Amino acid sequence: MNRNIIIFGLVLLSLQGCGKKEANNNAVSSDETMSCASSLPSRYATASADDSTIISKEISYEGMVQIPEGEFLMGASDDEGRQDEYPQHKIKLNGFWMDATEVTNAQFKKFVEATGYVTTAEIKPDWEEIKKQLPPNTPRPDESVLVAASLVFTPTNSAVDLNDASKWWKWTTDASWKHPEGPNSTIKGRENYPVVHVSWDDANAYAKWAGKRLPTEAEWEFACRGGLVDQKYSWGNEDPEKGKPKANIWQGKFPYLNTNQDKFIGAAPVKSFAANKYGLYDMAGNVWEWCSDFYKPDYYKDMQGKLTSNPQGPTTSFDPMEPTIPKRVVRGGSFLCNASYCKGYRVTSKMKSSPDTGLNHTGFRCVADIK
Ligand SMILES: [Ca+2]
Ligand SMILES: [Ca+2]
Repeated sequence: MNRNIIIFGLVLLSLQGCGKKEANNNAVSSDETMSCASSLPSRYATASADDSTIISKEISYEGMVQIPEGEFLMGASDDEGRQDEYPQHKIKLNGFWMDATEVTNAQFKKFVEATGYVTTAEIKPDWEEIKKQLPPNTPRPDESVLVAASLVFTPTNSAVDLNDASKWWKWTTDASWKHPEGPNSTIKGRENYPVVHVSWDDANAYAKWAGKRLPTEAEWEFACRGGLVDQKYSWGNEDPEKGKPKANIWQGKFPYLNTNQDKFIGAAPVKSFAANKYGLYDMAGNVWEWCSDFYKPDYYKDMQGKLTSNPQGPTTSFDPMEPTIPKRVVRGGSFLCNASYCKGYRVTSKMKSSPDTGLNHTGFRCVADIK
């Protein structure tokens, strides 16, 4: 299977800007239009990176913790959730292993060295493939855009319209997991930071090699709650702005003023903040984490009033904001989350992204079945 991956976020935003805004107003409530769940740029998948030659190695449980089997109420019970967090419904899960931390640059480097894997962001887009998914007669973008690149957060100088993510996401040539802020940046000295700019396909390729898999969304939420019942965050109910810093998020005014109370403007080394009760670090904040599930905003309604065991997510994807683009769920929020804009670090909060999208605030961790 030879797969190429193409990235096309900001180009698409600029082409569809007006239509997208109209769709926002019609499809979702005003609080959703102001959230990071609705305004992340997306990319067009036309093919994907090649993972067909990857051979799984024997799994190592080093750095993983065991999550016990159990039942819990999934979804939001408070009034802060977006529509896709309701209704709360009962889930039963088998026990599983989970990486205690987000996958780090050092771990991802071992994978690339062992397999020669080339990530999505490192592959030049192919216009012939991209245009098949665009409206007819979409003009070919400038050659300067059709290059291997990824989306890098760039703070603005002053307040901007929070519905327009193109104001702070910059299509950056040669940005990739090895060069998180672009070609002049490096991961040297950042071995213990979460790997970023990984697409869902990249995350799955890594998981395959490691003998693991991505968590289902239900597994992720159960693990994030850490055995706490009906609490808003992985540490309890105290808002992150109170007391000592609990997670790497954004303090100040997004996206132009970061007061840096938690000491990390961008990503932080994993384990910089306290673990939850299951021994998991950075489930809230630092970088968003890919789950295996497709995204569908009303999926929880299917499970209302019954007990569902080990749900694998909806069988198809649907994002009313971008109906033609399949989306996967990401969880936990990132160093860009701020209460005024996106409380992605709440235990029930979710975002969705196309599987070929990598950003410099998105990574992942893996799970494994207990045998
Ligand atoms: Ca921070
Ligand atoms: Ca995280």
